[in-house]
Amino acid sequence: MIEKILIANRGEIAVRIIRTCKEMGIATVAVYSTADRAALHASLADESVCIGGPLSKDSYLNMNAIIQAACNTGCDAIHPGFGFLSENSAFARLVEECGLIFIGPSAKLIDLLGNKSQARKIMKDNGIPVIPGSKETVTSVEHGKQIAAEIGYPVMIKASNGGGGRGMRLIHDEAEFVEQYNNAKAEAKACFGDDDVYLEKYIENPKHIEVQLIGDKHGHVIHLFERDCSFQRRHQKMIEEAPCHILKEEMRQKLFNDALKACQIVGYYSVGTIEFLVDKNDNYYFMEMNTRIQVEHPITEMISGVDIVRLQIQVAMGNKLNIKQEDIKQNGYALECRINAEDMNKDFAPCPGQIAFMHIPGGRGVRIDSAIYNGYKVTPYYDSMILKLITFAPTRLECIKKMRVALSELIIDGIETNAKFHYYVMYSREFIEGRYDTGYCDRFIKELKDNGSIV
Ligand code: MV4
Repeated sequence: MIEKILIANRGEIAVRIIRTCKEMGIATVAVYSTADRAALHASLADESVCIGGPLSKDSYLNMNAIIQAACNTGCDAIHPGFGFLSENSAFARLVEECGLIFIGPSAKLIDLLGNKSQARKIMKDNGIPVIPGSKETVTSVEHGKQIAAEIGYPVMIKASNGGGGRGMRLIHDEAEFVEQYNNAKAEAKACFGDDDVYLEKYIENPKHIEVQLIGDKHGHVIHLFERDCSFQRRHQKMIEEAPCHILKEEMRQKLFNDALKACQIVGYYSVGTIEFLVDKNDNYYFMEMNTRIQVEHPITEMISGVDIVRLQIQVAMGNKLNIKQEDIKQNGYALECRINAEDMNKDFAPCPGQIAFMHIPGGRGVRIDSAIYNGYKVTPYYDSMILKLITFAPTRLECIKKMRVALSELIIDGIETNAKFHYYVMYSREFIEGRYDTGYCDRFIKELKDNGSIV
């Protein structure tokens, strides 16, 4: 049994987790940095503990301070949320060694799936389609050039332990190979402390589709349908929708089956997401598996009727999944706009400051996940996402119209936000028709600059 959980995170996800804990009758302990003394998560939790200075490395990444706080307050478990320590296997291992439950998969699974090259190999060996590329890591320039010639240029070189687009380079032809290979290796070493890289054929402007999964510790796994996360800027998602509008039913079933199979192969448990790339010719490829709860989980909750955090906590306790695949029915459409404290007229630069006044939209099918309030000071230390605006309706068009109404009601004064940008997107023809890929956000920004809507 879990009776008390420490939430090793901040912002809206910490608030999100605390809410479900309260509903389940589980006591909560928040941790906060000195920059977050006035943060909402710290006041909503039953107890809160200051764990260090403003810089993440001194607080939300400070494993010893977090585990000490959990032990001192008598917690049974730690929920890592997303980002920070959520996919850090050393942390998961340390938590378990201290006799606490890590609310996530085992350290072994985090390691296995965190190594993208290894995950790729396992999936390929088990018949799941992966992007054509190197079988394992690339060990020399000569080895790399040989593989690139076989799969054909352009190719991508990626860090085995990478993610978020870092340690990743596009190579157009053999003349560029040495330079980009060295760049990717250097960036991988600097970002991830490991310079292993692998090669893949370059897929131009793919769609990014991911399947939400949840497994228990007894070998049962179910999926909660897919999300389309193709609307991204600089590898940061901005808008997500569920289900994917243009996915054909036949491919959808294949994605679900392969995602479930991938989990069975590695014995996955806890919540997780399998990311696929879909190319223009309707080929799909396994790309990577995320072993955490994700920012965009609310849209899946809206269409599936499942509280994903509740299930995550239940399976962490060792409970069997209490729902069967056939009991979960997809219903309606959901959209999420990530509202960031950033200035879209300054190349979307982060824009911290004090919220002088705010008004949040409401009504049927409108959900807000946020940790801001009137007078709250957005600090420069953490991610600039301050609010997730989620709409839910029977059809996609109604959902878009609901998002327009909600965005038009939203007021956040005192700081710049990207809300207006989202409003423009909700009137974009390509978006409305669902005809957008991972290159669309940049094209749309250019369009807005060209017509003077943004500078
Ligand atoms: C790719 C790709 C095209 N071809 N790999 C970006 C982040 C990292 N997770 C993988 N990414 C990509 N890998 C091959 N072989 C294009 C991207 C990519 C991308 C992927 C998903 C969502 C948005 C993206 C934006 C730019 C590039």
